[in-house]
Amino acid sequence: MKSYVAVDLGASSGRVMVGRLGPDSLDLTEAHRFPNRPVRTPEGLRWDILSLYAGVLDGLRAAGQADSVGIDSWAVDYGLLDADGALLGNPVHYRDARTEGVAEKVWATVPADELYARTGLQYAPFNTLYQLAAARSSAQLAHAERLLLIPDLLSYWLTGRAGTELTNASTTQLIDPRTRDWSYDVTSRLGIDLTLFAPLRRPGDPAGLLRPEVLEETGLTGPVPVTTVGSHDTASAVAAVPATGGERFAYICTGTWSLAGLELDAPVLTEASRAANFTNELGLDGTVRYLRNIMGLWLLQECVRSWGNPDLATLLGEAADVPPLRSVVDAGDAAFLAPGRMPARIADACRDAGLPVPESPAEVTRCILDSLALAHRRAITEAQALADRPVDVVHIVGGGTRNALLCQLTADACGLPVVAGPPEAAALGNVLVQARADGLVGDRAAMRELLARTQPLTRYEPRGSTAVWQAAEERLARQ
Ligand code: ADP
Ligand code: LRH
Repeated sequence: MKSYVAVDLGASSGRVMVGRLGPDSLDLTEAHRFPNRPVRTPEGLRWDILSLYAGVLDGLRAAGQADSVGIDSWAVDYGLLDADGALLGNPVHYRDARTEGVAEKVWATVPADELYARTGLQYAPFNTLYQLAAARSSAQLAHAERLLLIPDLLSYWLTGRAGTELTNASTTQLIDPRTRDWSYDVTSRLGIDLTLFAPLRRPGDPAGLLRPEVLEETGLTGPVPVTTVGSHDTASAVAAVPATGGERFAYICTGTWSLAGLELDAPVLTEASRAANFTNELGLDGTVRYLRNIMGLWLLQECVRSWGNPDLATLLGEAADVPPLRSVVDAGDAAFLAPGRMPARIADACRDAGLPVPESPAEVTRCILDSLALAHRRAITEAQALADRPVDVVHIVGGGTRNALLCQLTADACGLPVVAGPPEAAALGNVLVQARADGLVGDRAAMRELLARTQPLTRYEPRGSTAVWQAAEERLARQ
């Protein structure tokens, strides 16, 4: 049986998972999990990339055996390398404040509607395009010879070979989703130097071999190839949505973020889609991830952190007993992007809207989960209308599938059945693309059939009428 090792770095934790495939089995085990703790330095919020790399090496050692390795992580962020290939500083965190006010300056050169028509990307202050504009006059960028997105940087450190993986590149806002190549028009008008980027790679492409020093340090027996996977964690997670033949499905990837939308064959670049801030990122096999970013369980993570990390299961149990929909906030609001003071910010939003202010941790938690379910409902309803693609079922994947209350509330709010699982979808998508490159699984549909047959899934039927959710949605829209 072959072992495929998936390195999956989320914004809250990194994990190294081992996937083993048999003729009709798919088994995923965790070799190593480590926290991903950003650090606030005098320059701003930074990723601790060396500790993440150390976690990857520890994980490869713990895996013990690897027929191939694949790497995925959160999107948009990057490291800069100098002419010697040395990293110039710690990668900047996408929640850092450096992009405040930058978009307006970019739009003075390429108006927002033109940017959308060419790149299909939602407006988010952290898109790499805005990060590069914010860094325009920095010494680091002036000295940089190479820009590597986070998974590409780790892949480079493991193999010595540089590339730019396409699904993750599509989150930079420098890619045209129609040609699936760089948007030369946008980059030239904004003066972005494309020679910074290594050549594009696609999921399934070989990405080099683990360096001899890496083999020595991890105890793995070489040669061990690194295989390009959907290196954007959301691309890997959507590839692992266990939808079976002909199912008309929407998906929600729930973790630090909730990414809610549809898998399409072509981008939706209409003005209505731009106004609704839907994004067209690239997925496996030329598919388009048409979705909206929702703040996700970040809201809860930040509250739990400020409450001194109480037991999550107890908190969720108490939240289930709080009356529903007393107060909701707009879980799509970028005002919640930055870290810190989350319970107070949620209370402020409720107060400003004239809603009861949630006081206890259980009440705040209920407010967050109701708000997420409502945002899931809105995104899935609007995606269907904007793409003209009705759905019958919602698949939830990622860490949020472990939150039964959130899954049930999402089913209730959408008025659709929810199929929850697998929780480690990104790692599974990563493993399956490696296995496919090795000839062990067939096409995307076969990957999904295998997941549906082998992974434990939980089904939630919608309860009650969606009228209360509709009313809450209208109330929120009026605020
Ligand atoms: P990311 O990949 O963005 O780091 P994950 O997919 O690992 O995120 O999801 C992390 C989230 O999943 C946590 O913030 C938490 O809210 C939720 N979660 C994880 N385990 C549990 C659990 N046992 N019960 C309820 N929720 C959980
Ligand atoms: C989720 C994710 C998401 C991006 C965000 C920056 O981990 O990759 O798809 O929008 O991080």
